[in-house]
Amino acid sequence: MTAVATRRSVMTLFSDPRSLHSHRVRMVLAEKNVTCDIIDVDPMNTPDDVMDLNPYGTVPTLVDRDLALYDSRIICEYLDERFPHPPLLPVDPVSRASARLYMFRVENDWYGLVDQILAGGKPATKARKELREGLTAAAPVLAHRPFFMSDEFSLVDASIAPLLWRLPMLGVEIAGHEAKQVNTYAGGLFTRNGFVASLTEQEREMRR
Ligand SMILES: N[C@@H](CCC(=O)N[C@@H](CS)C(=O)NCC(=O)O)C(=O)O
Repeated sequence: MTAVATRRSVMTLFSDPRSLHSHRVRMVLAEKNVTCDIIDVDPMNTPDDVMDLNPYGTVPTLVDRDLALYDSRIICEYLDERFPHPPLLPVDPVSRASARLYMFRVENDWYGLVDQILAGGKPATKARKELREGLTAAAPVLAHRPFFMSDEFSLVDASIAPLLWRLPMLGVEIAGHEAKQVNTYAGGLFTRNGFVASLTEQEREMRR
């Protein structure tokens, strides 16, 4: 994917086509219909451009004119403010802070486990079990409303969707009634135009 949709912009996103951190940013770009040059990066072989722009050398890294941003959550929040329509965070400070807290928890509790699973070895087995248990415990909350604790799609959902998309590839299988709850929530996200547009070829392969 080289660009997402139609709005004029000079932004560039350095993106790992396989990673959920980059995927959440691509989903926000697609949901907002923002044009952005997307440059695929192999994080094991980071290009000099990214090393010059970002002291951590990580992707995603977003460049918007003179601004270089890294860390997927900071990039997503910037995009939500730079392109306010549709808003992907609630307006009132309490709900807004809650949404940010949910994103923090998704990253702290779940993204770290995904990294451990992908790293392989013995810790991967424990991480797989922890992720399965965490998602099973969260299943009733995921299914409670159309989106995470909300009737509107938000940055929280854009953070969870890339993770749920990767569950088969990660070998994480949820059982019983909770599986149905997670699948109902996930189905509502995976069929969104923004989600479909956000997928790279490598990500489409993950569920083929
Ligand atoms: N907290 C960062 C994590 C990003 C991250 O870990 N990126 C990996 C690829 S998935 C990376 O760039 N690794 C290469 C490196 O750290 O040098 C974010 O959310 O953007």
